[in-house]
Amino acid sequence: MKITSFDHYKEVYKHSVDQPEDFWAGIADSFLWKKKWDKVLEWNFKEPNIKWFQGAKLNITENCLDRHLETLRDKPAIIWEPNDPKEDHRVLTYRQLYKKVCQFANVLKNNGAKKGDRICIYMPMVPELAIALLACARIGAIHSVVFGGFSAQSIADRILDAECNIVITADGGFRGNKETPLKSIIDDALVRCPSVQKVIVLTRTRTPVAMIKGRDVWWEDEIKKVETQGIKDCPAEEMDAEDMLFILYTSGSTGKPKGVVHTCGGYMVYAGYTFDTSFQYQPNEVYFCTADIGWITGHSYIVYGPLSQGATSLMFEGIPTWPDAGRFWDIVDKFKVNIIYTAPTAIRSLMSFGEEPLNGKDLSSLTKLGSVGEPINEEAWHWFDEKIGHGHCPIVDTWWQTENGGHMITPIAGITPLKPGYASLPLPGVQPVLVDEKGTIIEGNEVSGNLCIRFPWPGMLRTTYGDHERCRQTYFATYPDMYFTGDGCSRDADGYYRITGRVDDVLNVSGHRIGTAEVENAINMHSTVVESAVVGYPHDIKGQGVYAFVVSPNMHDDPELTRKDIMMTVARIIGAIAKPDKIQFVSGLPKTRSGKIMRRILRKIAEGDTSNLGDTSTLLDPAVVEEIKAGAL
Ligand code: 6R9
Repeated sequence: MKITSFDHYKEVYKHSVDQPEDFWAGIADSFLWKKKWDKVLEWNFKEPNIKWFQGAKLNITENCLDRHLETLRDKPAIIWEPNDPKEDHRVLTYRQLYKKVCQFANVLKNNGAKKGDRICIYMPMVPELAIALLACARIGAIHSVVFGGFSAQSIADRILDAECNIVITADGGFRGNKETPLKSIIDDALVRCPSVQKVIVLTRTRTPVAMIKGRDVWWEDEIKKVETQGIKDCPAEEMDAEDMLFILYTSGSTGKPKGVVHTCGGYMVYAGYTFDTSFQYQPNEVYFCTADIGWITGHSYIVYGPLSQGATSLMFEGIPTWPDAGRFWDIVDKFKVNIIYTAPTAIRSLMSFGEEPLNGKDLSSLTKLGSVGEPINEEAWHWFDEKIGHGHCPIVDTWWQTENGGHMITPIAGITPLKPGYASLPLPGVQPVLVDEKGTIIEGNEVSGNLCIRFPWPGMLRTTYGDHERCRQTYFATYPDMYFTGDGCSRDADGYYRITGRVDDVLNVSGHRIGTAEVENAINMHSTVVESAVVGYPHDIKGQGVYAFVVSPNMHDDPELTRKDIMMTVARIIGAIAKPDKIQFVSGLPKTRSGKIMRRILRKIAEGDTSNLGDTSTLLDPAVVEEIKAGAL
């Protein structure tokens, strides 16, 4: 299955395009199925209707756990490094992880969970988070993980949308010098969520929490019950390849976040295959993905991808800059990490501390580096290459999305010749195309356009939860018979792809997707705000920052205080991650005669480029633009 040379990649790629079904059947053969498929693929992008490995039966946890028990039972599956370097780290071997997943799966069953239930998970980055995901999958319940940085309001929206009946959380979580009261935030969310019958609470910070009789139970007590019941194993529920595995909410250009749905068979094959291929994982390598499991990167490349391949996955609870900016390198040194997979925003942030945090850290174990989440600028690429990889570690710049399930366009470590800033070439099985505004495919090289994918791959989303039409509209309606990514992209003379960023109203702030409409809605909730417009602007560390133009004619307090109130409002409605970096109060927004906000102009002003604002002849009131220009932050 391993790709051995660049020529070999080209051969495999050609086969994957000429005979996709044959190619994917070959890949899928290396996984464990309870029953093999009757048909590899059935699809149309019109409805859309996408089915991979129809008729097959499986459970992804048997691939991640059971099948390794014979050969890898004592190999570390998860190494966990706590937030506080003074606290002991933990190691869970495949055997131990298997046992813990079975135990917690039985806890879920004891608390009424069944196949098909939706279970919301809101937890810190501790091994029990991975255990919770796998336990859900074990019994066929659909997990919906919500990142710890989201507010009660956002959690409630997600719980209601998916009609979750169980929530798994912790008393609190540690990140850097902060403690987040997770259970208390859940309590606020649940005021609006009558569907939730049970809340299972893990002890982490042991901060005081409300425990409601009949609803809230402690994780540890429930485990003890299972132990006294003498139950050791938990048979893996037999799932259809196209049964749902999980829902993960992500932001788009309109409305509330949508629940991207991934299914059991295709996702398993895709997460496993791409992990193995992109990183060229070798047995006994220690692999460290710095993402949070609350995002797709954590789902696919901390939990399912690595574990399905019997890898050792290192999980870190904290942040790169605490207690100091050498933390990642301490971890690499401590555990002799071979592969580190991180985000450009983290690299840029660590770069800004200079080389001092690298002093005395032994990084010689590193053999491969990875980047994900946003375009990586050349300066960050070279720093990563030279200071961290010491010039001898390939950097895989992996382009993909929540909706994709796994890597799409990426170098293969040690195989694909690299170019800084280029996600390079598609993985086998992935058929990218660039299209112009009309949807015509742009052939040839040295071109740019909107990035689409013209053929299905096993890890792609199947629907958006509870609203299939929204899925069709968002991804399959812009260009007929193609999946539209929302990204702009160029292809150079060598056929290498370079992602240039979103072409829709989605911002990428520190690698997190944030919809401008969502932030505007939150700002507009503030009592004195009449309307607002949010755009992105280049930010040295975050990649993009959030710039809000706000109309608030009747401010009671001084603007500084109102600014803070608006920040607080956004933190309440969405979460701290969506707080604007800049708020400019304006008397009106630039609009066309038909009432449309001219974002193009606002973007230019936010970028500090006011010399050429383009065509302003359709503006209703040109004076507004002059005022905004004069007051730009
Ligand atoms: C995995 C993940 C997806 C959006 C995507 C694109 C941007 C991700 C990138 C990249 C350039 C890369 N993006 N990886 N842009 N180079 N290597 O991040 O998923 O949170 O859904 O974000 O992130 O704009 O459309 P998600």
